[in-house]
Amino acid sequence: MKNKNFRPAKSEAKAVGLKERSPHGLVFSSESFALSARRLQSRAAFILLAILLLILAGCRRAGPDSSDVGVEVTVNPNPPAVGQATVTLTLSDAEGQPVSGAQVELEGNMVHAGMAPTFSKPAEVAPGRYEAPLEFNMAGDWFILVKATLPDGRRLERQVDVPGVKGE
Ligand SMILES: [Cu+2]
Repeated sequence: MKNKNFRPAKSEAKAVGLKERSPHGLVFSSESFALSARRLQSRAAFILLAILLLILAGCRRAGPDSSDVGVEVTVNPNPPAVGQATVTLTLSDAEGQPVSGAQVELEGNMVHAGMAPTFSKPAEVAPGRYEAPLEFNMAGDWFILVKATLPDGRRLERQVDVPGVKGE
């Protein structure tokens, strides 16, 4: 009581000013926090939109149907065995003509989970005929994923089962 009365009016005003300033500062900083949160949110929305557009673009790129293209796959040795095999594939169009100049990729994988797939990039050895070595490093049921970009830009993907790869 005694102390309060003793305090000069000037310093009391100063104290009030300080009190007012500090909550204002808090309001300001929470405002800028809300702003940056909003900016982050719009940035996240932008990234999401970009991803969505990429997915849509990817779908559109995969859109043109390539089911009219015939893919014939042979694996040597036949029956397949553990070790290096030679995969030969023949691509032919709807008229049965060889499809030359395709970019082909092979992925060998097993039907059970937890295997590291093996990859190979076939070379065109004759018009429409592509060949590559592929490693079967375990006995069991395999499949080969054939992925190709055709000369007209269309994408092609086929799965060929290679069951019962024999052990050594
Ligand atoms: Cu395996």
